[in-house]
This record gives sequence, structure tokens and C-alpha cells, in this order.
Amino acid sequence: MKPIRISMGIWGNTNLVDRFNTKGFGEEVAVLDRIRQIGQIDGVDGIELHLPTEINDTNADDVARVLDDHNLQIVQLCGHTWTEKKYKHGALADSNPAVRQGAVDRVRAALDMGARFNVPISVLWPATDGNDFPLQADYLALYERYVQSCRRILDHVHANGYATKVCIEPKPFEPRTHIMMGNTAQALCIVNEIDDPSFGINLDVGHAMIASENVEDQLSLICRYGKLYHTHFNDNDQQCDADLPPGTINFLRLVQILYVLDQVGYDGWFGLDLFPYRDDPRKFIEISRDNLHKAAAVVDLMNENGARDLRAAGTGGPEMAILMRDCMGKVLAG
Ligand SMILES: [Mn+2]
Repeated sequence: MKPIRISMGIWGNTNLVDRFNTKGFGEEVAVLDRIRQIGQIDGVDGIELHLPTEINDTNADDVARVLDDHNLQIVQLCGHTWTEKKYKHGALADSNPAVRQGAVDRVRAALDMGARFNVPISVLWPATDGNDFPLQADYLALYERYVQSCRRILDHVHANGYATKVCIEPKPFEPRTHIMMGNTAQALCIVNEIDDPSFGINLDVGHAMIASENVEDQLSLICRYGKLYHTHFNDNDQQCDADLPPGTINFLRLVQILYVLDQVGYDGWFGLDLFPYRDDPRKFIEISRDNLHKAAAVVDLMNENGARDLRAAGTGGPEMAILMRDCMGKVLAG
């Protein structure tokens, strides 16, 4: 496989609250200290964060200095459009034009800040654009407004000559009962409608899995259109978006995903979107890093032992299962 470049979302390196314990189980960590923590971990070369909650005009110079100190770069900078009261019913697709304008302005501000740091990716997560009650929201109108907002964001990208790729990150539910465009193919449908080289997909593996997706199919479909610009890795048991380290629940599935990424020659970043509510974030990151590298080694060993031919024929299910098992055995015994 091509070298694996790992970035960590700094939202996971602090006290995390859940709805049953709104104080969390840990201690608050300042943004600069979170970046320093990540910078001390071998094999992690980038961070991901939100504007204005984690980076803003007040701390940007300090962030730049800490990044330099630790040889880190910002890989993904996302405008926060779901943490304020005004976004309770939606953001880029909200029915209120003033709310939509605020969300577009927020994303533009994230792109402006990103340009200063040469950030390659900016994610759009339609967290609150959706419904809880049946027929609460008019999805025809939601899609129309969402597409219009995306076009305005992309106009800003092009008017300024920014290289940043804007990516939709689909998720089926949470915080809303249903989030619009909740699965990979739906997001891809909108990306293909907008048809802009600066607009693509961030596939979050955990989100795809709670949508019961066959991730190797979805990745292949995104790549058919050349729209896979970023990835978020984590793991769950397909009950909720648990955001555990990739490969800890289902290592075989991680191999499956990396196999397809190798096949398509993916050269983007491997983002970590982790929520260590009870545990040391450093352990989450180190396990994630090691599992990604071990899964990549399994992919390479499978290909050295005939996986490509087996797969091209599509007739050797048991043989592929044995090859995968044996390669995993060798690498993990390793
Ligand atoms: Mn994510």
C-alpha cells in the first residue's frame, strides 16, 4: 500500500460529555495542549479541528506555532454549524434564510482560515439538517436549500482560488433521528449533481456501518466518480456511532476497507474520528495507528499471495476467506 498518513481530530483529546453525564468523566484540555499531545505520538502527522470553537482569530498564531514545534499540519478544518442554539433545526438547509446565511458564512470563514494553513480538506456535516418527527421537515425543500448553500460555498472557494476540497460527510442519525442525505450513495448523488472538482466525499467508516452499508461497495462507488477526497476511521458494533479505534471491533472489516483503498490507489489522509469518553486518548490513537498499519500489511501480504486474481474471478469465496484469515494470522502473530 501507499504510505499511510494519519491525522487526528482534536475534539477527541479532551473531556467528552454524553447526554447522561453532561460533565464528562475526564478533565478539560486546552486546545494547544491537545495539539501538543497529538504531536508527541509517532506516526501522526496531522490534526483536524473546527472553527471557531477550536481555532479562531484569537488563537491562530499560537496554533501555527505549536504545529511548527511538532511538525504537524492541519489536514481538515470544518466550520462548526451545529453547536449553537440557532442551528437547532438545521444549518445549510434551514428554512430560515438568516440561519442558512450564518451557516454559509461559518463555512466560508473556515475556508478562509484554512487557506492560511494550506488545509486540503473542509468537511460539511449536515448534523442538524433533518427530522425527528415524521413529516416534520420537507425534504424536497431541504435538498433544494442544501444544494444552493453548497453552490455558494463553492463560489467562495473558486473566487479566492482556494485549493481546499469541500467534502460532505454523511451520517444516518444522531443528533437528529434522521439526518438528510444519511448514506454514502445519497451524498454522492448530491456531489455528482453539483459536479464541481472541489466538491467530494469524506467517508466516515463508522457512519457507513451504522447505515448498514457494505463499505467496500460504497468506497468503490465513490471512487468510480473520483470523489473520495478524505476518510474518517473508527469502529463500532453497528448499534451506535461509538467511535472506538479502527479495527478493535472488527479487524477483518478494516482489512476489507484498506484493500479497496489500495486497489484505487488512495493517496489521501487517514483521519481518526475518535471519542475516548472513558479512556486515555493517546491509547486510542496508538491502537488506531497500529491497527491501520497492520491491516495495510495484511493487504500487501494478500496481494503477494494471489488475492487480485482471486478477486477478479469473483468465484473463490472460501479461498479468499482462507487467504484473508491466514494473512491476518501471519501479520498479527508478527
Ligand atoms: Mn467523522
